[in-house]
Amino acid sequence: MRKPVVLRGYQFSVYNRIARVALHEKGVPYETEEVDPFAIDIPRDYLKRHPFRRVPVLSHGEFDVYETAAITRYVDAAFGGPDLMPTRAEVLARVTQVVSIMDIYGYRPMVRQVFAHRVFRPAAGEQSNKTEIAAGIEASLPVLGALDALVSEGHVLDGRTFTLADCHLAPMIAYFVQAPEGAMALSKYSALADWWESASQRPSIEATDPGLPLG
Ligand SMILES: N[C@@H](CCC(=O)N[C@@H](CS)C(=O)NCC(=O)O)C(=O)O
Repeated sequence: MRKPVVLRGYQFSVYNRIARVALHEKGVPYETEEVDPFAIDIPRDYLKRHPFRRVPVLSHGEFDVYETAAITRYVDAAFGGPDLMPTRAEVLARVTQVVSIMDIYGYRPMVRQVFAHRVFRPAAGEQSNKTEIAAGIEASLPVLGALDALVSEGHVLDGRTFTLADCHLAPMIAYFVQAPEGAMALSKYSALADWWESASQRPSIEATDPGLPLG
């Protein structure tokens, strides 16, 4: 019998979406369990699966894994479907590099500052702060520059072979460009903007769009 696949996470989490994109790309059927990591009463059972109180966690039968880069690597290795992790040394290095760039330098300014304060918080009826948006845009520029250089080099994000770099980057850019300041910033990096134009039309990206909260 096939072991159940359950993605435990928060519908609006960009990391949750990254895991969903990988599952969609591999054609893996899965269930979801909603966990809001910002709630004060995160269920105890969930905290046993994720000691750092973040989302998501992927469960495959008895096997639990947290940290999204580990989840997407697991999904790629554990299931059939197209390979999302290339084996050629240069490409493998670039995929890992894009994932790290987004986790360490991109996520906070692009998602937590620009998207959250310009788009998400107003949609949710929460207060937002213009200083955060401006600081987020400034901190995003070197990230966009680095990504643009990697796209131009041609080893990853080439618009033909979809990899774990695309899975990780697309949901973050999808949020970033919902802010007009983010869309404007991206338009200055033409190779990256072209990549996004094509990635945004990918069925796995369209199918996993979480939308926005209703006030
Ligand atoms: N390194 C973690 C990051 C996950 C993460 O930060 N998720 C956010 C939602 S997008 C979260 O759980 N935030 C809760 C918080 O910051 O308290 C991963 O790769 O899974």
